[in-house]
Amino acid sequence: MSDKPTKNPLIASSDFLFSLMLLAVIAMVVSIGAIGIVSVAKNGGSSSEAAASPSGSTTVDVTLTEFAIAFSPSVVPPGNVVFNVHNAGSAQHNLAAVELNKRTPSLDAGAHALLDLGKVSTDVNVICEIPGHKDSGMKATLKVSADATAPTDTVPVMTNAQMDSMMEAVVKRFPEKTTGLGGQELAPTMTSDGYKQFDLTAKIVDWEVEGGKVVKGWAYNGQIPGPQLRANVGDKVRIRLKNELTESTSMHLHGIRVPNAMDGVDPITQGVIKPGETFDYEFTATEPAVGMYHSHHNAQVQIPNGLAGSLLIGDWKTSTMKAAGNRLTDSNGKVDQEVVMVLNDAGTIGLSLNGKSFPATAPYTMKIGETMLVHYYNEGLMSHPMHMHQPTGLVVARDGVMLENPFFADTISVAPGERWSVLYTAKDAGVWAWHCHILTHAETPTGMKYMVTAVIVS
Ligand SMILES: [Cu+2]
Repeated sequence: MSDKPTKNPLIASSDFLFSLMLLAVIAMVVSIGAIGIVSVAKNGGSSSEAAASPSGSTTVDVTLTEFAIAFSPSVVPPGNVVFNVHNAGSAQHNLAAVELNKRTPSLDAGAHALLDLGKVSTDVNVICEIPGHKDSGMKATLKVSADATAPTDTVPVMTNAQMDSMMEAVVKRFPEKTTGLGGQELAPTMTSDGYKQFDLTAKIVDWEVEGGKVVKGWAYNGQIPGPQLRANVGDKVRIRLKNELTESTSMHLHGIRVPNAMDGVDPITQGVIKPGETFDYEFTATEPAVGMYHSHHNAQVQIPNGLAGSLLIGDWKTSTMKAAGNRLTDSNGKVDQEVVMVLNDAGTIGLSLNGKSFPATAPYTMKIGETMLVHYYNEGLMSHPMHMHQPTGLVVARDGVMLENPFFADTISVAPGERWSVLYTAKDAGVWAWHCHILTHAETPTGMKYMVTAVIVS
């Protein structure tokens, strides 16, 4: 779409803009709370940095996701090993060292467990025993080598200067260039039977969430979030979905009035769309919508992994400005850009804005007097209070229905499945941070991360 966020506006910018950015960052850190003394994760560094432990016992952090098992450290010396297992995925997993007959119970998303392996002297093979997960990639081998030095039991602590410099380094990477851009507008094909047809293919792709962090993303047309679809009231719409995933799928049109047979809920309103099969979703757009399209099959895995996108019906730029009435006193009277911001917090993509994690998130640019219409979409598993430092937002619609009494808010909580439409008019120049206000969704000891971006007002 023509009014998509400008890519890399800071690249061509002056040092002046960058100093504004830093000022904004400082303001943000101050406003979202002081950061105390923080230690880096135990055993987080490479094993070669660490000193031998007198006890000979090594704790290995094991992270489970769809569908991978990661160790830290990945090489340990012979001796006693304890796995500190964290299920960071969105599905149930367990961890089993089958040859040693040691296993955790099934762990829910977010759960932790300790697994004491006892003494090990050779490599340890582990898998997830949930059916299908091992073959999807959840198998790994912990190297046991006498050359490895055991991690120290002392927790390394960053100096204040180290913390400051790491935080500054992250901000300097923003906006980081990554491969893949989600939510690009997809032009429909006009068919001879009078439909606006959108062709979507669901497929697992390599997706770069932030620089160098490439995960298995479940994408529509190779994009996370999926392409943006637009239609007018009165249009006949066809979404032709081809399944090239490794498992069945279906697609729900969330917040859009459709005939029951098009509701996308297998096995109730249709059969599953098996791998290799195609299904046509057809309906006439009878009313405006800030709609979602997303998987409705194994959805707690498929959606957080990427299978979600936006379908906007109607002219929201005009209707929201009309709903605002005369309340946007500093506005030039029109919506200058319309932005869809898809929030996610789970699966292979994790905490992200439009499929990217800071510093790879896209910044937005505005001129004083301009208004940006933002449609927040929550496709994740938890609520996110989205906070823009400036300007204050006028909340005009919820779930595609105009509010009778629009209200101003600088922090707007977006629960899973909700869409909130907010008008922001730029009043003051500067680089204004824009982030989720659950602090662990925006900050780490080594700098800002995840659900953070910026609005650059000039
Ligand atoms: Cu959040």
